[in-house]
Amino acid sequence: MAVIDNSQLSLCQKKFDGLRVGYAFAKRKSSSSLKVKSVSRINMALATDVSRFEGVTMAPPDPILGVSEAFKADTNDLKLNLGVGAYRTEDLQPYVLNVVKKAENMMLEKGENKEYLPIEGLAAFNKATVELLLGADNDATKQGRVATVQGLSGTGSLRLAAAFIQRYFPGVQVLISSPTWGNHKNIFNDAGVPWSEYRYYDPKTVGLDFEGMIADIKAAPSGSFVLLHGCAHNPTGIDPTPEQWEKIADVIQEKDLTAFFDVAYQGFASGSLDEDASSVRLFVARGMEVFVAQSYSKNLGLYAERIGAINVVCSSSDAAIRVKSQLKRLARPMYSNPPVHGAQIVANVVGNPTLFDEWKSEMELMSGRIKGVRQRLYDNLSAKDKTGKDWSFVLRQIGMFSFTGLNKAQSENMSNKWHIYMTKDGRISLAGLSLSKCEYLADAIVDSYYNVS
Ligand code: KET
Repeated sequence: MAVIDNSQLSLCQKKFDGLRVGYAFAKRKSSSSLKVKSVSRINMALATDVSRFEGVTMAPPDPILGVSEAFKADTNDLKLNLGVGAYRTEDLQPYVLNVVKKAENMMLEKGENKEYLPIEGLAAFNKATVELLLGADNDATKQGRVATVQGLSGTGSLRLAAAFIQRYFPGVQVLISSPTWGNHKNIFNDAGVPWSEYRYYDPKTVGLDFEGMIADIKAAPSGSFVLLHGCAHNPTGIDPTPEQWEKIADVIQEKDLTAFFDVAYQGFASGSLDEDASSVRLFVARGMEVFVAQSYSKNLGLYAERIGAINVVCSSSDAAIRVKSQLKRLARPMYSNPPVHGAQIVANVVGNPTLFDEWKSEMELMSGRIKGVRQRLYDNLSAKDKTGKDWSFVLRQIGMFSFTGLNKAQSENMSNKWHIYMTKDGRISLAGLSLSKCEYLADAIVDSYYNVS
């Protein structure tokens, strides 16, 4: 066993600039195979056993991504991960879209380089993403009224906009639906943006509490931002009807509020990219200024590429130029500039008519598979549940998720007893379910619903 003494310690203290570094060195050595001889030095060395990070408490697992960690740790063969919203094939394997592979081949053939992107991202991506969102030939785009900055997927784009709100509208609140995607509150909290909730989900009808939603938005202080899920509301799977969207726009316009859309599922709700963007397009067609965060995690299956965008539709091109300059200014010290790979994939898929059409077919395939398991789950639930309970809300919900109505204890029973992993708010991701597992899932839901209070 190696031994260090006073002279070595003082040597290392000389070598390093400052006492702290010297002690840290001694601690590292002593904690491996070295022993400290001198009593006085031992005291100093022991003092370093108290970590500088004693005050750092353990963070709770993430309510969504933490579920995947728990799933991985389970060794039971029956286990099923319905936590995170990530598309799986019928064999429950991750899916890389064919159009993505084709786009990547095109990129390889072109010999794309790895130079830094500009702070605002890849120009071809920014052009494609705004077109996809607002449609080709949209007036706002043609008039240069949209400030688009490539973001680190949906989350990073929301976070950048939150930082912008904090800087230019300090103290102004964002209204968030109750419930909402688990990360929204974290994003605004960390950005220092105050938020409050508006009613959205009605547990009695397992539908939209439209009256409550409108009343709460009406009551918001003028100037507030209203966060809206563009389509496929997460976690409820309940979207306003087109008529209800009109009313929401009326109230936001009348009360001088600003809509902030989170569009993470374009193409996944209905299978149509255009239909799923209709809420945003309605607001823009009215000439309203809006924020829109986009994500390509789900619709192009680019989860790990972190590709998305923040768009700010302004009432003048002059405002858009200034807003964009400030978004860039916020992005630069945060992450400098965004990654190129996902941006090139999107630009190639959206910018190439053949790949674009193929993408639409693949998206229909994905959303079709989800609709298929939704139907099968409903059939199984109805068959298993002998009480006659109406489970048809499962069919009315859209997108990747079903909001089952299971409470925390019941959701825990799903994982503890049935090895089915889901978020504690009762949400299940149907994108992680196969037809062959629907019966097992229905058994688990019926058991948890009736046998756990
Ligand atoms: N908005 C919503 C509504 C959303 O559901 C997600 C992801 C995101 C934004 C952000 O996704 P990104 O990959 O940053 O573009 N939701 C799933 C994954 C997650 O929680 O991160 C989920 O709800 O399972």
